[in-house]
Amino acid sequence: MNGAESLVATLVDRGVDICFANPGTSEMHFLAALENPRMRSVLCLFEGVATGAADGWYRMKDSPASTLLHLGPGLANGLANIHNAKRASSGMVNIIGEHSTSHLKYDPPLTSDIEGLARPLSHWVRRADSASAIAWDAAQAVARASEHPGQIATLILPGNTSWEEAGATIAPPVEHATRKTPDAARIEHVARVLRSGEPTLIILGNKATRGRALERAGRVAAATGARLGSQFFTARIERGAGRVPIERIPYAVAPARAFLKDFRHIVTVETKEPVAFFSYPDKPSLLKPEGTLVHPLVESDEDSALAFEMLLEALGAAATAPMLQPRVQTPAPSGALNPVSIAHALAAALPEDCIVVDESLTTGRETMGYTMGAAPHDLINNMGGSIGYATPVATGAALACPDRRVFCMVGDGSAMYTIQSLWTQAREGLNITTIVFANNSYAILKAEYANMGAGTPGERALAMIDLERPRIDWQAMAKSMGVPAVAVDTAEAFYRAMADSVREPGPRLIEVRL
Ligand SMILES: Cc1ncc(C[n+]2csc(CCOP(=O)(O)OP(=O)(O)O)c2C)c(N)n1
Repeated sequence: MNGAESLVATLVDRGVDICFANPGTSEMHFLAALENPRMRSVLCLFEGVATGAADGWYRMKDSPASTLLHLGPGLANGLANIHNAKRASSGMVNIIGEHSTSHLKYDPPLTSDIEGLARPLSHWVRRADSASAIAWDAAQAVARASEHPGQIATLILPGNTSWEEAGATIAPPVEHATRKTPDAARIEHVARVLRSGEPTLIILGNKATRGRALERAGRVAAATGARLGSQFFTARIERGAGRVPIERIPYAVAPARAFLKDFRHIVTVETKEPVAFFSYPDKPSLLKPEGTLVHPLVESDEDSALAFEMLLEALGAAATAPMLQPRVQTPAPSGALNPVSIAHALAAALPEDCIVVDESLTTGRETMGYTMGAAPHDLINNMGGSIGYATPVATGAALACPDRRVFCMVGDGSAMYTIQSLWTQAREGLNITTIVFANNSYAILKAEYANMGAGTPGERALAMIDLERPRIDWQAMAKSMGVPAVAVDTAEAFYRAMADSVREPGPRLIEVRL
């Protein structure tokens, strides 16, 4: 067994059985090792697709995928979506090919400071130094990536460590990631706050927006009258009919402050107090009112399901039933396409148990609330603000959950960053409906121009936020990568196209002409 075979065998032994890859010459032995039938390898035509897909995989599986990237430039191409994954607490194992140790001293063209590129966006970076130690390195990378919250682990693989004989390899014992028990004094303190009856918002983040944690949070809210909220962006929320509803703090500073103005207390769970996404010359950074007290209940590495169980115990409210979102039957809309009719069409068409990846920006920003009473689904947001996350994340989510359809809502500007995802979706036959909101502009930046107080944009500034001249041909784009596409320009046609997309397996693209 050579080093590359030892690496792949260790990854799959430790549960990392998918690799989103974009290979080069230095990774040929790793490619050979991917013949291991226990590892699924998925070719991505841009590294940002590979790293975003690994993020999507983690969001649905809660366990890391691996990526294979080609030296420093391959890693650099993947960094923006590693940033988004890191902000979403998604774990991943990045394998970065590298020149063999003996070749590096000649400074060949692809040489770069890979550690320097990796470090700011990785929690753990290691350069393999021998084939025989690779199993150890790989096992540690998986252990780090699997911690709670998930971590970015980056293993640099010099060519010689992959082609040399690994001999008898040893790996550390399997570590099962555990989440810490929340601090009992903090639970008592928050129980006192809730008993006071003063207006309280409990803000849920990361894994607290689903499963047992969410259900128990719903019991706490029902027992105390506290309200449940989320940041504007959350890694994954289980929402829709039958789930505990969570109110979303608005994106823009003024409505966010208006939403928060009457709360005396904010209790944070796996998240921090709400801050504005950007700073503006005349607006505050913090969104809570002066005098509102912030009480951290669950830190990011602690177990929120356990915390709510302890809290219910402290409140003597374990038997309280949670408040659940009723099903709201939305009739299929007709007429003009606008954010409201689009949200109504979504609410009517989303099938039970689907996954929604949202990068709709201006089109969906104010109106996702209309889908609260839709059939139960998972909603995934961009946590890092680096656009171009949705189509890759949808790709990884669809691979993680092949029986669930993924709806990927994406602005045309955002879609253009990582549109190569469509090719991987076609090749792998993934059940993804990509909805491109074709407004032919960076519409959000038009609004931000005014919000920043930059005045009225001149012709040259406008040319930097307009996507006209030429218009993007989405039908041709999708077709060229093997994805069937339709264009719609009414709400009824949009609804029909979504419903149709569910009937046949495989990817579809809907161009929503705005
Ligand atoms: C990597 C990266 N580059 C640039 C930006 C700045 N940016 C934010 S939104 C946006 C335009 C988004 O356009 P689109 O997806 O079409 O949505 P719309 O604003 O039209 O709703 C840009 C360029 C960013 N957030 N991330």
